[in-house]
Amino acid sequence: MTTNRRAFTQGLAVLGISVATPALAQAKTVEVAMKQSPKMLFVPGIANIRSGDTLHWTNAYSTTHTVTFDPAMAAIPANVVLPAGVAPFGSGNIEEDGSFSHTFTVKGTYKYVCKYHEAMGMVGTVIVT
Ligand SMILES: [Cu+2]
Repeated sequence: MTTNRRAFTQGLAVLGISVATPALAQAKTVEVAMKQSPKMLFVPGIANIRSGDTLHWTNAYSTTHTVTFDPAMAAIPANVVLPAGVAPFGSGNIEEDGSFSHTFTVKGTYKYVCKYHEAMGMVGTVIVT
């Protein structure tokens, strides 16, 4: 008797068992904190994610921050980097207990700033593979 993978998988499905394949891996959400102490910064400063994943920034503090992927809004435009074809985007003001989410579907390296604290080093990188 021979059992091919398809028949085996279908058999599992009948039993209510799903078989995940790498290509169908679940997209995930990665948390980024916006800190004000001991200094203004994004944690983690570099986020490594897969295409389809979401970043979720949260501000637990009383200082207003932004998540700005728009070189026109940066003090130093080169502090913002977008892969070719990606339009600028951003959060606007994020107050205490506020948050912002973005799902990344274009692979590449992104750099962004908090427009209020860019000069203090509040910059971040997202690497989407
Ligand atoms: Cu800030």
